[in-house]
Amino acid sequence: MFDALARQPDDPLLALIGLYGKDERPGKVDLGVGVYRDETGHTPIFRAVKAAEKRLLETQNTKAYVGPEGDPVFLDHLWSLVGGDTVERSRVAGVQTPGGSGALRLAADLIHRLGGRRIWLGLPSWPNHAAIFKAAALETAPYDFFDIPSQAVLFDNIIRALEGAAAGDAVLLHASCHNPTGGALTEAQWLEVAAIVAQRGLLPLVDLAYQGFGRGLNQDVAGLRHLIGIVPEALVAVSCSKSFGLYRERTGAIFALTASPATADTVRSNLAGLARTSYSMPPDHGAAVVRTILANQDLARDWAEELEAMRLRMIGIRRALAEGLRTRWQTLGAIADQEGMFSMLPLSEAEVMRLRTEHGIYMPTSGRINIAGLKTAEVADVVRNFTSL
Ligand code: PLP
Ligand code: TYF
Repeated sequence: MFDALARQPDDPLLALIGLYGKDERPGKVDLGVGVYRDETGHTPIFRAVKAAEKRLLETQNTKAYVGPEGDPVFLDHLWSLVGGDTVERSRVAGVQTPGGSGALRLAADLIHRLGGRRIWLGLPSWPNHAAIFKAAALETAPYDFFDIPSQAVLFDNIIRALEGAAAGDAVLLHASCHNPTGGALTEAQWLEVAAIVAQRGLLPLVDLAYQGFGRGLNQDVAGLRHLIGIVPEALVAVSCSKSFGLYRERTGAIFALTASPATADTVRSNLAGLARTSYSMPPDHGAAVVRTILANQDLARDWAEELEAMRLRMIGIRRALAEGLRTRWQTLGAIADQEGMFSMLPLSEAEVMRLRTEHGIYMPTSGRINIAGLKTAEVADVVRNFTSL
């Protein structure tokens, strides 16, 4: 029976981890998969995470099931971090998920269940967006979000797409730190997008995977908060993978803003039902860590400080890289103003492969680079290799 299956392509981002690992050259550079790295190339465990884990180890007294909705205390704290007090908590249904990916899948399944057929997606985007929507039997309506040669967010295209959308269509928005371009909307552009989404009766699905990695913990959700303040309904998929460094613990949540507490309850039961027929219940550990941190002022402060240091390191790398690359590509000066972990270089697939084979610099063939994969001391060399292409 299994003969009927065709070999599936590997996730190109995850496949890079293996290829990079096998390369034995000492000066190799990994600009591939989106995990934060420090100046030594290490992906650290936050101090506050370690402290929370110690507390959990000492105090946790059961491993009994948590239930398909996950831990309500975790959900309350996480929603405060994301939504602040923009909307009444009782209108928001939350379900803990295995990472932001789990949240996006539940969101897509929910949209499908309520009769939504189409979701608008600005390209390029994280490749799993389109894949997840397809798996949930949603039709993706693509439009061009970003122009790589000019490094410009194509705001007119966004507006045209939203104005072409039908009432009831869903629209995927990156809250901030756009993956893969780093291209950000200005505050004024967020206001405009939110107004059209509200006016046309579209359902926004906001993907928040990098809170604190761009302009700051609150600034990274300013557009999102404005949006949920003016639309009656919205979905927000939250990942704790980057912001808490919990990648493999698979920690996240899907939140649905609804019109009333009664509807919130119905939506919650649907999300929980969707979880039940898939993975049943989310893993506990990462969410327990996040809850422990956010419930404790000292841990929360320490976590935010460490996150801020990471953000500042990425900004420093961005500036140095932009300064170097603009000598060859003037438009790449924009890398300094972009936000989050990623930027897209105007490289051909052949150039990406040359960098890999000749210099041990790893990135996906799209030309996306993980800014956090660079150490300050490496920037000059990497710039030289890029500009000599
Ligand atoms: N959304 C975006 C834009 C991402 O880059 C990622 C990847 O990390 C996710 C969602 C989901 O991440 P995870 O499932 O690891 O929490
Ligand atoms: O875009 C990235 O590199 C991160 C990590 O299937 C990631 O979002 C990449 C691929 C994937 C899951 C996570």
